[in-house]
Amino acid sequence: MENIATTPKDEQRLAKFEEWVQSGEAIEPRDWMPEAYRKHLIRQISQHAHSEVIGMQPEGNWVTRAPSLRAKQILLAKIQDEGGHGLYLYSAAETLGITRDEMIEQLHAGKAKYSNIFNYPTLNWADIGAIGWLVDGAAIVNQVSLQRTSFAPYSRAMVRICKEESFHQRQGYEIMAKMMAGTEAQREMAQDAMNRWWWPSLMMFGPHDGDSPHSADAFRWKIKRQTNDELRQKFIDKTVPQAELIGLTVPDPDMKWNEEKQSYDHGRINWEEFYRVINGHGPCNKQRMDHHKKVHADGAWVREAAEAYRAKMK
Ligand code: FAQ
Repeated sequence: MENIATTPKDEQRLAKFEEWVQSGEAIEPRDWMPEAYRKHLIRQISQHAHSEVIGMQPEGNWVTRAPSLRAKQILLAKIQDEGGHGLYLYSAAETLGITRDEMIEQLHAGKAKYSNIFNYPTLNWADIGAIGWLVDGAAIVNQVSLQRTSFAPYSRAMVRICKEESFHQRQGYEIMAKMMAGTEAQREMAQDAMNRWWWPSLMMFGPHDGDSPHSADAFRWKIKRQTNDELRQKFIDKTVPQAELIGLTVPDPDMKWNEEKQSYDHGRINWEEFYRVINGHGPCNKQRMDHHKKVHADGAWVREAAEAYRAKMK
């Protein structure tokens, strides 16, 4: 951990800060906080915001090909929600003294990450079901835990976001259940989507606890309340019975119920793939970033117009 207390006054403030956090109290933007806590949160919240916004791309790919008007309306509403989540999260990060422009520059320069999961392609309609059910399902497990994170604006954003994510998860499961009750070809599409999205969804929770460099600080400051592995296990235990209920097979031959632990054992996660993807070499990283840069540049006139309007109203 970074050495954060330099002067006796800093040490006093740090001790008070840590006592406050340990007692379960929330930190507001105007409260004193150690620089390392502020940086840790900017990293995590901005990456979370970028994930929400980049996550609109794989789903956007299916808006014009949704199989019914109802499906199209639901998908449009969901994508719009994800954009909104990005905005709450950028705003929460801005309270820590960084601007949205700076966060976007970091994303474009490859200095800020976004979730591994959005670097995979959406090849068929069942992928939209798999994203809602598995990806939003994984996101909810993580975000429910983050509702109790120590930084108040992040915690408040999580409360609101979780309500919307529950609807996203259910609409995804509905797509999968419908397809599994459909024709042989539809069942094959659903299973194919399950096979491709299952493992990357498990990777969303981050590296195993012993390999997670940020976890020690995150726990010390109650940014994280549960470990990456605890949350991953929770997701698995919740999701495997849902898959079985509609006839989907989890693509893991080592997945089995452990009576003693009262949870599922699972096979090895391909961490080589995870690091390749989060370091920019997944199947769609280039496409996602090129698209984000292009639409950001295309939208420059909107930002200029908003700025001109603001100046005029002063
Ligand atoms: N992807 O030491 P740790 C959604 C990086 S929202 C990419 O364990 P930490 C909604 C990590 O940043 C999904 N990178 O890190 C939706 C660090 O690299 P760095 C997003 C990852 O922060 C649905 C390094 O590995 N949710 O899906 C990932 O303690 C559908 C070491 O890792 C959030 O962001 C990953 N999966 O724990 C939208 C939740 N995992 O920064 C559209 C908030 C790890 O040093 C459609 N974030 N890395 O360069 C968190 O809870 C945490 O940041 C973790 C990682 C748990 C993701």
